[in-house]
Amino acid sequence: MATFKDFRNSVKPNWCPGCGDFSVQAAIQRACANIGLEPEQVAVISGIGCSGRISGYINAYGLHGIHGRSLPIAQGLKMANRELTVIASGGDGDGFAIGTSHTIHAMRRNIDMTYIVMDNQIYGLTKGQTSPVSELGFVTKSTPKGSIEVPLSPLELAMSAGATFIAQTMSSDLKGMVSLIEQGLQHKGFSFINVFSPCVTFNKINTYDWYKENVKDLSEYEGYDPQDRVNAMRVLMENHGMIAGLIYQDTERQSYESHVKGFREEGLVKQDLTFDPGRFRELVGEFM
Ligand SMILES: Cc1ncc(C[n+]2csc(CCOP(=O)(O)OP(=O)(O)O)c2C)c(N)n1
Ligand code: SF4
Repeated sequence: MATFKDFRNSVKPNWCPGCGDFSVQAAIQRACANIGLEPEQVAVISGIGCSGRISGYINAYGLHGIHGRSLPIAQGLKMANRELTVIASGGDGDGFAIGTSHTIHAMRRNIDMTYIVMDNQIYGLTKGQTSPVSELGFVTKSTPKGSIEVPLSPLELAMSAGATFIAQTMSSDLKGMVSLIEQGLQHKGFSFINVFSPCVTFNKINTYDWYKENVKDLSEYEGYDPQDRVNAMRVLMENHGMIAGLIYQDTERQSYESHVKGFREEGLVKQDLTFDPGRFRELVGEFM
């Protein structure tokens, strides 16, 4: 049986020392091993950004795609080979700026896969610009007088878009992160996990200490029931989205692929897709 070390490869990450993304990588590797997966059963599809490099640092199938497009690639992969455990990953710019519409539609579509966002509230790779989740007044090269746009709230967005597993954690909490990723990987549907993963080089405001002070743990809500949708939304709104834990899970709704004829039992990769020229001529003939 594979251990987390089997999910390591020989590529040395070129993230800055102290970058939050190191522990996200470790958490994915540990969670996969803990639930009994082998590297050849996993695919990590990432977007562009410092966070997007993660697919190259994990020993599994991987693809470092294009900016904001990890989700379409990952969803297509899952539909073609549903035996794979598919993880999409990227930054807050990737998922909530250029890729927002894919994020929303993937959430409501509910294909069985896990989406992990490394949220540092800034664009890291391009050297520090304001992102859609940066706070009001946030000063960067792109907003020298402070951001005047209200930040997006990723978890509230996920709730209204219809995601069936919504969680948030911090990269400083390796144990909590591993546990949530394990649960997300085992959830039958679209799992969204937002990880506050500090950019130590360009974001001097939202630091490790800042998150520790500003993010409340769900354990403070005694008897919290993640299946209670209305309460989940209330708790999110009360805390302006700054809450850690499994916020919401719908265990009833079936995944997308279970509704699609032909995909119920097997993915495309297992089906006989042999091209029959006779049948093709017959079909085209109907339109002639
Ligand atoms: C189509 C396209 N537009 C813009 C860029 C430039 N670009 C690369 S990464 C990035 C944003 C990175 O921020 P984020 O997604 O938050 O990831 P991080 O680097 O912080 O991990 C941008 C705007 C690009 N590569 N492709
Ligand atoms: S620039 Fe920021 S996000 Fe990118 S590797 Fe360095 S610390 Fe991490």
